[in-house]
Amino acid sequence: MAIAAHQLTTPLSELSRDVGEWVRSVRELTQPRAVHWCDGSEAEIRELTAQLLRDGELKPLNSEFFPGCTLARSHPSDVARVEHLTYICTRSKEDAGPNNHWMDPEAAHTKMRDLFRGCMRERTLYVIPYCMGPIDSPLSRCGVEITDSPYVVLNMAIMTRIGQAALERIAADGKFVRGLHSIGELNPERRFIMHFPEELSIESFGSGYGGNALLGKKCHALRIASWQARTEGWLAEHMLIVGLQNPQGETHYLACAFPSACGKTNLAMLIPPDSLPGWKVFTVGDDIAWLHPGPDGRLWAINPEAGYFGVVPGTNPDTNRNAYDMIRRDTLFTNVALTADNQPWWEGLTTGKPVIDWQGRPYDPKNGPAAHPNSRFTVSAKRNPSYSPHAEDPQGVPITALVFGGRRREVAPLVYEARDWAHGVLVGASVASETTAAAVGQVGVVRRDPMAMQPFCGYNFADYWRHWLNVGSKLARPPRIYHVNWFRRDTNGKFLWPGYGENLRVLSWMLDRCSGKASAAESPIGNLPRPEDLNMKGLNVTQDALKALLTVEPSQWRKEVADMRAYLEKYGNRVPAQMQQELSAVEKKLG
Ligand code: OXD
Ligand code: MN
Repeated sequence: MAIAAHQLTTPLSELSRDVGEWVRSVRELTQPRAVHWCDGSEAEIRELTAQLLRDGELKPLNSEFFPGCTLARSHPSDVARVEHLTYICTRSKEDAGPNNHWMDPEAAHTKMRDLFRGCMRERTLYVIPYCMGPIDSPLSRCGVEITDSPYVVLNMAIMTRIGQAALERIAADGKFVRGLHSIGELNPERRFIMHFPEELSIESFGSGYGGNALLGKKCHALRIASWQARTEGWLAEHMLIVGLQNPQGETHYLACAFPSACGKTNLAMLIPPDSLPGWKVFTVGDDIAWLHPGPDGRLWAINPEAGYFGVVPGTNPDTNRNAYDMIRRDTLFTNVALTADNQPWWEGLTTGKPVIDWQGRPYDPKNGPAAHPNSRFTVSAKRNPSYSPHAEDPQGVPITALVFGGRRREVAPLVYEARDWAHGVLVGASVASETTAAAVGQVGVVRRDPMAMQPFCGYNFADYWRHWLNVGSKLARPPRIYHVNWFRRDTNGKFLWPGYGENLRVLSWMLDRCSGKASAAESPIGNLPRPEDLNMKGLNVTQDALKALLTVEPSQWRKEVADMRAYLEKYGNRVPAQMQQELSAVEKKLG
């Protein structure tokens, strides 16, 4: 009989003494029935999936049209991130800043110990060693998540590189982020997501939802990593990374920050319209970028994730053909509806009809949408037809431009360019956007979301902006910085810009600016293309609409600047003087 390679090696539980000791102490606290160390093998995932299908925790989907796909339904009160229950626990409250809920670390640990005590009694404790980023990249960082949710294991196996190789790297690095998670009783009254950046640890209790429970994602790769990045001189950002190959065959990479559920996955997988022949688009990442100053003075990016945890509603062959094709096999769906023949269904699909809603009830429009607006797909990035051949490069990809964006009915024009890095930091810090279903709370209200990091920055924004300025000052060849708004509407509430693949017209103008080939007009808020600077060939947008899209209305912008100044006041004199000066300069130009 053949002996599997892993049977010849040291048991996982003995690969790292630090991890072993931590697991022992958590086991004592949580009292699980069994402990399972995840090796990340295909067999392990197959067996776990089969077990969940047997137990009814997962439902199989139509295997003819959706081979290898399954459906998970969450508790109806556990469908989104819970920002009001998410804390940064630093010794000094000021270090967490006005942008975070804060709790004293001692008090938080005591509270969480009480919740975790005995919480895994009838359950298996899973140990998931994981690596954020390519396993051989010096820019990657590792962690271990302990969880009692097999659903979390399946998601982490898709979203990160889990198992033996990660644990070997942890043993060699001697450093890892400790993430302890239990679904508890899924009781919103006993739900907390705590971060201890000074200790590189996370404690999450009472939720099984992705952003609260897949600790490698928002908790580690953004909140803890942003802190780690500041101490180490890099940036952890809520950005997609996309490569654009122009008809001349040159590829440039953009990293783009947008708030949750504003189309990052669609932009990362953009399909060029037929009227722009010769362009190719390659996805490096769809949600998070780790940006490091390189030895050549440029900014280099890796995607710390290995999969996509994307919003399902709205995905169809017209909005995102690649995603539509990608999620037709080996995909874990959460909270979608079902058709009569057991295919997943969601709002925005133009075919099929829902008969069972996301809660498993017969579909009745009176109960609201059939699929939850924040229903998700989890799928390996390797299933993406446009996955970049450079996505796994250990040194990352060089970034030509950074793009910030928000969802705004008015005020923000289609696109504008920052005058330089410092102005760009102000542009990023000024992002504001209408809230979406990705987080619990009211949808559609405009809130400030600097760098799209409001829910994810693990420390005081004022210190974060200073860090941004510092990183820029060390770059001999910094990327240019842009702001876009695909969501501007006319007075009847109709979108002025078609979005999706047509966004390439805006991105290609940016790249031409970066190579000195395109013109722009100066405005008080930055440089805008004139209508003739955008390639509009084959696009049905009227001149009036285009003019409206590129309008900077001084009275609206004076209000915007005043609002930004009031917002910055919350951060007191910790705000870098350079940012205040940049804001005053815009104010002055507005007259
Ligand atoms: C996400 C989010 O899931 O930003 O990516 O909420
Ligand atoms: Mn996100």
